[in-house]
Amino acid sequence: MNRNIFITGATSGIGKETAYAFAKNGDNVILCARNGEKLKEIKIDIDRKYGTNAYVFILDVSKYNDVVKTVKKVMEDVKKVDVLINNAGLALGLDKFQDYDIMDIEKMIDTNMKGLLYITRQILPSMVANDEGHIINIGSTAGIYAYAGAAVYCATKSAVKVLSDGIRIDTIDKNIKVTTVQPGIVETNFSNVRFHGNMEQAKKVYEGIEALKPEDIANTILYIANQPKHVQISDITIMATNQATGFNIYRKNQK
Ligand code: NDP
Ligand code: 8X3
Repeated sequence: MNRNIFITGATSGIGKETAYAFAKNGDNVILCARNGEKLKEIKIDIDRKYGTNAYVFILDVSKYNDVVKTVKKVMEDVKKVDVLINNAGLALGLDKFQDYDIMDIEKMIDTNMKGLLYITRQILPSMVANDEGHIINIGSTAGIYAYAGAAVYCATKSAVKVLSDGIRIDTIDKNIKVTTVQPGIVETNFSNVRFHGNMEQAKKVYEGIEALKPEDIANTILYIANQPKHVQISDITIMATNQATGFNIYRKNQK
């Protein structure tokens, strides 16, 4: 389709699969994350497989000055962003709030909320000027249903939903769509990051349930972005078949 799709957090999981889904669809992808090596590998692979343009930028979305510089460079290179997918995010820790590591709290807020705001604040003015664009924000079922040990992560994802609603109101007179995608449990590197690299603990999260795959979310995002001009999907919640609410999950062999 040859649109320009800007995806944050594109080196792993949902962001990476979304990059492949759009590239396969014929779109140009602009990918950012902190790991430059992984970005380079993905760019080479996408160029080889699909022959569309993949631009990559090393960027920590929580660093405002870097976001400003990177978006300026993106605009010089591609001129226009058609779809912005704010995906970069993480959970750190799973502890009672009263015991939580303050650094983990800060990092979740800086990445999931401030990072999303910084990028959107830099890109949205050009969408307004063009009277065209689509912002797709990755929230979570955690933003709808709080669960034990995750007060701050859930609050950041709840903020994503409310920010999306607010931005949709502020751009109501423009041809700009704003969507919140709220996935339930998806098997990615998410739990490995949450448990600070403890793979054993991370593996347990996906035991006894067929979790969603990052491709399932990527396909959903592509569907959302491929709707006709007059159709705006405002929110979508997508769960594994054996998940009912935030952390209400049926596991085979559970006692
Ligand atoms: P992964 O850990 O697999 O991927 C996270 C991505 O975010 C990586 O590419 C990482 O790249 C990037 N990232 C993290 N911090 C930053 C940062 N400061 N700046 C730029 N990029 C960053 O997890 P998922 O794919 O599962 O998570 C993607 C999104 O989906 C997150 O927002 C998460 O909250 C949300 N989500 C996940 C669910 C799940 O069950 N997995 C369910 C619901 C929502 P790098 O390390 O190279 O910077
Ligand atoms: C991330 C998935 O299951 O921790 O949003 O809510 S979960």
